[in-house]
Amino acid sequence: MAKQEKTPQDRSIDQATIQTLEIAQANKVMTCFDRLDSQEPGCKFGTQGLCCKNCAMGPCRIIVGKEGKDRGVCGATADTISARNFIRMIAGGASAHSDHGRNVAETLLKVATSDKSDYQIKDEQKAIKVAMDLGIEVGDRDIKDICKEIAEVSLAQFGQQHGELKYIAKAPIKRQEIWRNLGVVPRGIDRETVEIMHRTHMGVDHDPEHLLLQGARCALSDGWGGSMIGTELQDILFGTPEPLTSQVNLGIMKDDTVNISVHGHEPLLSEMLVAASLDPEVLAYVKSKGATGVQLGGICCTANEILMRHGVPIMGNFLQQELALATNACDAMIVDVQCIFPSLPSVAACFHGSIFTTAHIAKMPEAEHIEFDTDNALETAKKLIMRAADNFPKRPKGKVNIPQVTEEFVAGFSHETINYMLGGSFRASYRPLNDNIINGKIRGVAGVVGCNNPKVQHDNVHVTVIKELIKNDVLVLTTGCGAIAAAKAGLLKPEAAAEFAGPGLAEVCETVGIPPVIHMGSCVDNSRILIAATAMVKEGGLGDDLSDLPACGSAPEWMSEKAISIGQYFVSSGVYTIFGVTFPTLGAEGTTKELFEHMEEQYGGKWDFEADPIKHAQKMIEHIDKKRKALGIDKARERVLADMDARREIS
Ligand code: SF4
Ligand code: MSK
Repeated sequence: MAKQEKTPQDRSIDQATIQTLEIAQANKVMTCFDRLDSQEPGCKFGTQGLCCKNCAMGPCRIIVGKEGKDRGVCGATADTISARNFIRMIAGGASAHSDHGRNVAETLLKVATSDKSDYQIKDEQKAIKVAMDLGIEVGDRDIKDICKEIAEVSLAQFGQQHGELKYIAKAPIKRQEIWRNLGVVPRGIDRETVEIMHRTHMGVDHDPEHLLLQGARCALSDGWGGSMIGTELQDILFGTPEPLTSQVNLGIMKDDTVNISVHGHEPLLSEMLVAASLDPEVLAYVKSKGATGVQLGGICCTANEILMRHGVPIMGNFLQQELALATNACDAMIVDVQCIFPSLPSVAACFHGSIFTTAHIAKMPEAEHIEFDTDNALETAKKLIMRAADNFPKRPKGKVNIPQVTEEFVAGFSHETINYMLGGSFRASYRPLNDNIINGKIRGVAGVVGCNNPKVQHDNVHVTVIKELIKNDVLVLTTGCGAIAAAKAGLLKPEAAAEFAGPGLAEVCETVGIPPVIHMGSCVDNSRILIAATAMVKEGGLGDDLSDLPACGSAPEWMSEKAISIGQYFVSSGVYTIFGVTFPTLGAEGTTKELFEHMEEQYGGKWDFEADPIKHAQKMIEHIDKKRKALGIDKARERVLADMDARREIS
């Protein structure tokens, strides 16, 4: 029987995505969804982590249990190969986040040492706080002087050879001891990645447990190193986010504005694009082309960065990047690094709009490269917007299809603002959150983060998992493309509490005026979740380590190596972390047991996998209940539920 074609409705739950996918199909333009079909069935060896191509005696594909086929040419087993592959993914992900952090630190150094930079130090309070975290003397020093030292100390963390990364000291004391006992405290950010590449070279480290320890060390150098540097120093340069409202989805594009999609990750460029979009010279040029103004809209994590600090609307998440072009209304897509499909120029060629690459490390053969240089940031940003404006009059008449789909939402929650919102500006504190967890109104806290993956229905897994969690009184913190999925589904509005949250969570959200799902930023901002969780531990009443908290993490539609690095730093920090879609070691029983069982003995947190969204959420809730019981606060929640029953009886 012929295989049934998937409809756009099978591909996504998002109406804007469905509509634009129909347009792409009508124009016979291939998108990632079609290319996935043409790749299927995926390679069984690769999917299960059983393929090695680390040397030219291979590639070797392992068939577990089949004599003669159960080892690579060198003798490597399934467990060795899958553990090597797994930690190489961590190295890839950690490198991406950490390079991002390095670029921010380099920019801060330039700003602190020059009077000519287009950037400024926007949050001096944050700079002082970061200086104190890094052991830098503040006194009555000039803020630029302090920032210069912050940048230098941060940059030194990348090349440090011995000792411990400075941000490790921010973790709860007990957690630091666990890391020291296991020998996984990162020495230097770059060193841990290089050591993974060395250990996984042909003929070096063959012990899965030993390999995974280095994986943990490298992941910690991301979460408590490169990513944390990125987030903290971005707050100094661009401001610490505060709650704000915005709009999301392809419908944010307008017929009469130059629509520019900013796609990628690093806010150095996008911050300047925001400034350039308001520049009088640029606006005059835009008007000379017949447009009324500039509409910026972000895709992926760049979207989250400029959203969090400026309220710039979001055009879409990862799987919408090609579809933004299919509207014929996107005049330019300006990209930097990470999560950018190399297909974009060929899709753009079938529709309207130009693709501009800007990062010196990231080019595409058919895209125009306008290199972005922080020394000439505003000028480059202005040039890019004017090039986009040149395309405005060329939109194909009668073929512009902007889906009229948008949703409003609230974002901009940093660790600092959660602190203030819960405790008030004079007594900023996590006490009310901890108290509401202890009294059972909030059952626990879950970080639901990460990408989209066309192997599952776009956004559906994120939204179903999140709805199930909040229905069961679990407060959700979200970042990345998961946050965008939640925003599109209307879950990031305070009103969502009454509609979707359980009674305890709804009561807390309504009292404080927060949504049941809290948008905390981009993928590097997962480090904000680590800091928030640490603040909960330090506040008291919920144990003395991150692994004691009734908390867990999830990446239900993950696809990138960065997600594996994030997952591992959550696990190594003591957090139960569950992934959906697929898991890259499932063909190797020993390695999977290390990750799914032994890590719990080592770190108090462990990996898990469940593709079904409801079962996925239920596993998270089970873990939260296990932790509540261990803390002795499970009875409090039973009382809260009894109160509700009693209330229902009365009514
Ligand atoms: Fe095969 Fe071993 Fe070479 Fe990997 S390192 S490709 S398992 S021979
Ligand atoms: S952008 S890493 S698809 S979350 Fe951070 Fe989205 Fe995943 Fe890229």
